[in-house]
Amino acid sequence: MLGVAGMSKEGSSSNVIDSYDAIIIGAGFSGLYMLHALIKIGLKARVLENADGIGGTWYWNRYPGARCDAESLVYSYSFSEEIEQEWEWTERYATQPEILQYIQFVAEKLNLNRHIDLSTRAASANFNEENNKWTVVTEAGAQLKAQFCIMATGCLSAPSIPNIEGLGDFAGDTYYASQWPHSKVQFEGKTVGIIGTGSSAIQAIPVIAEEAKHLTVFQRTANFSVPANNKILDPTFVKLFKTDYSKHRAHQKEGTVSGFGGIELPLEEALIPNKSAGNLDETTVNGVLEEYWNQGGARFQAAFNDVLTDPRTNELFGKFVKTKIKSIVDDPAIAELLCPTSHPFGTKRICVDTNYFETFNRSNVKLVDIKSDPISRITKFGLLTEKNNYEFDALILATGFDAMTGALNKIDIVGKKDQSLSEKWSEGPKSYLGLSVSGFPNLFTITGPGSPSVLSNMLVSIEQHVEWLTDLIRSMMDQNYESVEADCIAETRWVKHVNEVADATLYPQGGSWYLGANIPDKPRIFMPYAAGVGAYRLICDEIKNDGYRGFNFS
Ligand code: NA7
Repeated sequence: MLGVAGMSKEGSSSNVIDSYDAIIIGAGFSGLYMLHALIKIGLKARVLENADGIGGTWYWNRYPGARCDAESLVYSYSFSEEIEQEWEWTERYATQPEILQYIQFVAEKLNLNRHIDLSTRAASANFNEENNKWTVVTEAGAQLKAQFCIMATGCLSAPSIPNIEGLGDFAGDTYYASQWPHSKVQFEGKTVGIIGTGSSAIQAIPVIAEEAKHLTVFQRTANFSVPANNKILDPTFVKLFKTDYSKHRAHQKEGTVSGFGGIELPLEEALIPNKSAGNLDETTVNGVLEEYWNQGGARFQAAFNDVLTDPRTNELFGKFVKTKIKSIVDDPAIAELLCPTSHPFGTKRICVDTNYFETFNRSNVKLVDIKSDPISRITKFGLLTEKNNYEFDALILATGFDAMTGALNKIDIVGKKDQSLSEKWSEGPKSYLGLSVSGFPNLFTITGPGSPSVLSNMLVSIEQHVEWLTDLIRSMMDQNYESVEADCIAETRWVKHVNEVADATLYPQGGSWYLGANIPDKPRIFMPYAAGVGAYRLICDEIKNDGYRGFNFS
């Protein structure tokens, strides 16, 4: 039975257990909205957050140049018209500090902070089959009991620290992009080395290069990046956009694959579905790509809808971007190194940059190809490759994340029959809809593996999951159900479907973190659901309307 609001305690005074209806782990965008939604239906919920502030990914990723690669007007909550209208974004792509301010504004406005325990890491979560409740134990030893346990742990929140020999030997300052200091790091007059050329590094490199005396970039894999064309938002445009906000939001949620939609376009144009490059000749394709390139941003990928299914279209995208790189970078040898060769366009998450390729025309920036000359070890003064020695004052690692499953596996989650989630997922994540795992009743994963999550506008996917889950929980309350669990057969079918959808695309050729390919020994399974947010929402709604088909209640 679901509890009623008001703190309840169980056990003796020396071993007090706080009881809730729901425990939510993580206070980022998903945890905060889940909290708000559950409070609204009368549940007593508590959020546990490892950091000493709210914000999740936007709390941690404070490296120079950190900003969202999705446009601020749509990378924001849509559930409250009041918040939507009241908050003013200043730039097309919001900076990390502005997004964090927005999250804090929302939490204040909805009075959420009093339900959140900061600096509290959930160490384990155990399901008790006798009473259908979860017990979450924190690192400090506190115990919390709840009917529902909701993992809002984020998809890119477990940093991947590479196992490079001598990492601890460096005598200068070492920084991790994903755990950047809260005070400004001064690079003026310093020589700096950076390992990694993914999204984080591509945002940080141009900013650091402007400040540092010298910057050496260690690149293992060249990445596709498109210009952001960031700008200060025009208040007249924003006002107009806000009058049509609900129509834009509906289009993103229902009519798109990725949950974005064309923001700069008049609504009628944004609603026109994009077309396949099919049999269009290269000149025509390039003309369209040029238009999208000039508009800027990840929407470039949406120029043609067969970019990830038709090898020819994909090839044309890749060729177009490589031609751009060669036209921007002065030194042909450097330009060649910056051109991706190891993966089809878009099969690794596309980067969105401001002056990234231009930065390699600066005299204080050097690109080192560590594919042909691999890193041997970190030394006291810098880094040794097989053929060269590099020295610098500061070292930055922008080496990515153990995506989608990393943060979940850090918590010892044990379901029915003493089975742990990490055991169950030892050959890759298995989940029904990316929301619920068979053998783990009343446990939910927001934007978990098997849902569109990282292939989409995260805010669109987060809101859809939170709202769907809230409906499920409310329906359980109405019918006095204590437990819900994904059916094993429904889960197996869903996993098969997720794989089939991915296999019909070029994604599996990417060697990306979508596949777990960046983490040694991680099973190579394409984790997100690639059919798009519109299609996924329809499936979830059908399942709900069919009495939550594929879920077992008791
Ligand atoms: P990414 O995109 O995973 O990039 C990590 C980068 O670090 C990438 O260039 C890697 O090269 C490189 N890397 C990782 N390990 C090593 C080692 N051992 N040696 C050399 N280079 C290494 O992470 P980001 O943080 O940049 O971006 C993650 C997402 O955050 C991004 O997609 C946005 O959605 C926001 P590799 O490609 O593996 O050769």
